[in-house]
Amino acid sequence: MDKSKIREVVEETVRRTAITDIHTHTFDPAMGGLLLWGIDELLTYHYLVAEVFRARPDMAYSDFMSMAKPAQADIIWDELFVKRSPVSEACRGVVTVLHSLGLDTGSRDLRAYRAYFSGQNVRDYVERVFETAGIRKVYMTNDPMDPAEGPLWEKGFDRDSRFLGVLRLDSALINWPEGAARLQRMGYRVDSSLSGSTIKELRRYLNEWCDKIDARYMAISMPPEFRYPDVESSLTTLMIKAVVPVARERNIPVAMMIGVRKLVNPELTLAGDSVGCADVATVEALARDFGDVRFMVTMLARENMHALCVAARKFKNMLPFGCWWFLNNPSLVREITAMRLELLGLSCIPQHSDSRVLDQLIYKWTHSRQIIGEVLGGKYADLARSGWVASRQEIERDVNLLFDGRSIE
Ligand code: HDL
Ligand code: ZN
Repeated sequence: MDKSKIREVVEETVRRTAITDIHTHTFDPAMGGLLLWGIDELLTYHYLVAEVFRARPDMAYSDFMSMAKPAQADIIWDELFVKRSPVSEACRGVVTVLHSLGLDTGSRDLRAYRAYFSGQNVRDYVERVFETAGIRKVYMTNDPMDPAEGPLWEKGFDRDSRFLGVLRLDSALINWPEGAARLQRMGYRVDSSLSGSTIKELRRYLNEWCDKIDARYMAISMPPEFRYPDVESSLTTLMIKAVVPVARERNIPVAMMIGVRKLVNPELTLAGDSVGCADVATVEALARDFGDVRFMVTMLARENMHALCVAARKFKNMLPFGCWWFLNNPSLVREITAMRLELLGLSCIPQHSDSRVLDQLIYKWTHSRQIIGEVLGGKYADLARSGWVASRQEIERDVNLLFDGRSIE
């Protein structure tokens, strides 16, 4: 390999390597309307909803929230794409999707874009998006307690093997004992205390639903205040007495997504969550005390990223993943990826898309591949300056380590 080409080869390899996307909010097309796709869903993604109110502070939250989605999309398009250039990451993403699908972004003709999407059928469109984005498979976020989702699993459906199940625990465990009432309604004999039978029945819920959805891991998003040990905390008690033991029995990871402050502005609904600095010592203590359980960890605060890398150096059962949510922006993906490669080598999962709308797989991975490729290419160029010139095979091997999801299988 000509060492002057090394960067180019790395970037090209990252650009074309098939991705296993380990955290998304997409759904198997057999799950019907749960799978969001198309221009009006892209434009009304909660990231853009938050941004449109910055362009229109005169607009009452409730007025906008009560509109039909196409009307909301019209306002977002007009305010963030026509009256202003779509420079934010979420706005730019819509442009990347349209361009990648071969639509003329120069026309800025929302009507034409709508006509294109209305001509698509979901099954073919899933193939088109997976092909364009270079996706091998995606991990879903499945909540049996969601009234729109639970009944689909009870009824059963022919699964698309590319959409893997993940049992999401927030509805059951966060703000306990709210989850107790939901569990009771599902036939689990729990009570609001954390008695032995409650723990036993919660484990039954976890096992029965991990079986039903073939969950590859269990996931939960947690507030920055989450602590372990913490004998006062219901969440901590439920995690260590129910979730961790079931993860161990099933040999599946627990994914903790820490640092979200829910609904700081309730009027923004899904767009109303904010960020807080979490406690890295807590995940170190969990990894230490439960050394035979694998913890996937991501945090929402930029300030936590370096300490999380250091923590992962201390515990082989801790796997940092992704540039989550408010961190999934070019400047921060660049910084975080460099930090992880320098501290963890190839032993991390550099990115997940968090796609909530199917088509977002295209832009979230196009943007991330570009940055991760540049940062990774720099590392191979550094090595080449010292005479260590990686071969194409070595580069392909390494890039697959980062993107094929084997580290959580
Ligand atoms: O909790 C999560 O999984 C987060 O990703 C939230 O769903 C958040 O609203 C989101 O979509 N972030 O990208
Ligand atoms: Zn998510």
